[in-house]
Amino acid sequence: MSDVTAGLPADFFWGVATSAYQIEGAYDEDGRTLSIWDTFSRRPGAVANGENGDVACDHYHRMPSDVAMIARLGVDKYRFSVSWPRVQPGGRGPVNAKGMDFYSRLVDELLEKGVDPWLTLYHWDLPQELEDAGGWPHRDTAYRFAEFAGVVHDALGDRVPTWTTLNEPWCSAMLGYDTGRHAPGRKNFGEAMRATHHLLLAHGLAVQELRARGVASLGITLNMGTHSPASDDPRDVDAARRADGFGTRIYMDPLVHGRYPEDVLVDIAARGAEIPVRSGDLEIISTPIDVVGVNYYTSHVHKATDDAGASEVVSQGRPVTAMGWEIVPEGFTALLLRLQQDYGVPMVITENGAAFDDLDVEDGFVADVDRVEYLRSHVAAVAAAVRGGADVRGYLAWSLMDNFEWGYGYDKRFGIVRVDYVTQERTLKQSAQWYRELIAQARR
Ligand code: IFM
Repeated sequence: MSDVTAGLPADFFWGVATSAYQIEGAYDEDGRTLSIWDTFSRRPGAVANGENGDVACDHYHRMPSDVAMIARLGVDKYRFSVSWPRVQPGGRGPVNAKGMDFYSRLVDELLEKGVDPWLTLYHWDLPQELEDAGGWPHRDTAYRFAEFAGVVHDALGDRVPTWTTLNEPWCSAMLGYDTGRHAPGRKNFGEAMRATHHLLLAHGLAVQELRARGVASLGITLNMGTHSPASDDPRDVDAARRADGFGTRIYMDPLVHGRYPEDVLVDIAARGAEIPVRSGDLEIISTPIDVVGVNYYTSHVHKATDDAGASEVVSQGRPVTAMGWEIVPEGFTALLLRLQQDYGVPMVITENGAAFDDLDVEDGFVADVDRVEYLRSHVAAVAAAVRGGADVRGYLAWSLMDNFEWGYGYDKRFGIVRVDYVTQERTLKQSAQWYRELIAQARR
């Protein structure tokens, strides 16, 4: 096992991650209003089996025992997100004290058990009222987000050391407003581009708000992978360039270099859309951050399907997870080295993990050997990147427990802890036991 972590610094940290809508449930309790996911999941056909996050893992009611379970894993950090409509119903105005009290108690429980809280402000659950007012394509949403950041900081800023603004803005913008596979389910490329910019603006405004309040560890989390051409045919090369442009550079370039990539702006214009940049926006967006959160699951190979720029992702012949995502650990190493070289911001792995069709609990045991192997190979890939010069400070596994996997409902299980959705019983899988042992050994 020690080979897996060879080269990681002594202060490298370990953790687990979740998000509010995926685990909390209690969707209409204590003053919470609806989010876009509450609405979207009720749309026929939007989510597998017509499922939703009404109950999810019932974490809202089971939080103390869930925190005790987190502590038993021996992790340093727990990354969670705050449900915006729970703490600021409707997305504007005063705090909902009951909703905020949940997070205050969560933070206290974590600190009491020696686990550092890592707070993500936005993991996709926009208050429905803000969507009705225009959602992320509407510029005002960015200012509402900065206000929300301040509201949360008023309550938790004295105890939470690390703040992430957004989780995976690519998913919010592209799946939410272009393909319509995620809430709010709109299908309009131009709106997706407006959403992209306003998400980045929201991030920058929130960073400025939180920095002014003295937060020392601030960042954003992006989902990224490598994008390679299927051949040296210039059309395949261009397909890979475009995918990298829309997946990575459209975020990282403005965040770190204060400009959108020229080639991506050309691609956007060719589709009759634009990024609605106003004077001063890029200075706000590139306000310095302390860490980039990297969420890695897979990497892609692209093949052109016509001469007009259409392309598809082609198989690399690798084993796949239950999501159908190819398992490409060396893509993780390559991605981290590339991010180090092109951007040079300290990184933390804020998500990495896999869904598999786990065997049911037998004698209190779930033998999820595929997940153990996935995690082992990906932690090793991070260590290889660190040995190669990437400044990666920690690793947070996705996910603490099985949960609501968005459009896939509860069918796809990413947890290292199994959740029985009938009884809400939690069972540590083999991967949780492996992870606990890995962390213990890495510390020796
Ligand atoms: O479950 C999601 C999470 O909410 C965001 N990152 C990817 C995970 C797996 O799909």
